[in-house]
Amino acid sequence: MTQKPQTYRFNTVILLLSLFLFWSCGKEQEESSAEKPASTAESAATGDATAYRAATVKNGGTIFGKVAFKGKWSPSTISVTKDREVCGKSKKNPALVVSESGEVKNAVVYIADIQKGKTMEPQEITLDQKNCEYHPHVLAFPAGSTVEIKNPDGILHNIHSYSEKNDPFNLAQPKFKKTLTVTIEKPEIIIVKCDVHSWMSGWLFVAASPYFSVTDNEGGFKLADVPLGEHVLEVWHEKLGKQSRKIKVGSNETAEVKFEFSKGGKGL
Ligand SMILES: [Cu+2]
Repeated sequence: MTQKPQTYRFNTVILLLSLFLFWSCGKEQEESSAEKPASTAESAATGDATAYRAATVKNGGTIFGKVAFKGKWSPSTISVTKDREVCGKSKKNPALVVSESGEVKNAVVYIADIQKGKTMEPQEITLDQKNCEYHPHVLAFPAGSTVEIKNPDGILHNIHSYSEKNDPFNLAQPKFKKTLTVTIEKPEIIIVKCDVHSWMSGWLFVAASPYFSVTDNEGGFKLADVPLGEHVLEVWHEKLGKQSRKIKVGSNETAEVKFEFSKGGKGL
């Protein structure tokens, strides 16, 4: 049976329309999947605090270990250009601190995928600005905590947070204002800077669960009362970036983990 030319034209139009729809849907899918890695990486950074629930942890395990850096590292020196009588003449760049035996200070190790476990208590925690430096350089605390910002220097500081999930704050702290307080509700990794002293920078690691630990001078960390099962353990460092791995914790078990970064990481 032969088709009329009109039917041919109609079929061609339908075919072209279908092809267009197919192409545009495919494009949409491509775009949304291209966006996925970024948002997944972001949520994995600290997770979602509203998803976390307290539960009894029976015979919980412990995860402990070290964060190490392979290779030589010597921090740069920052020269102080303002308020030198209080701030000093120079500073060692605090962004990456590696011990003589290659251990990394100020990395944050946390369980990225945990939604149930020991109670998460908001804290009242102090960020000091003594000698025009943030102490500690990386301050970690659970979402909902209050940070008391101290200014013992007797000069003006201006703390400025570059947050996206939380409302950013930008607070002048003149010499007579010894303390300011801010409450931070949502999990996020936030850089803070001083608008008066350009070298001053620090980090607020707002955790989504109580399972986080900042590495000490020897690169050590410890997470206690971890529920049994498999978890995603992650480490974040401002210069070195992130690493994650799966780890199984058994009843009353102690699991040792070593993370190792090397030169060639982010910003090095
Ligand atoms: Cu300052």
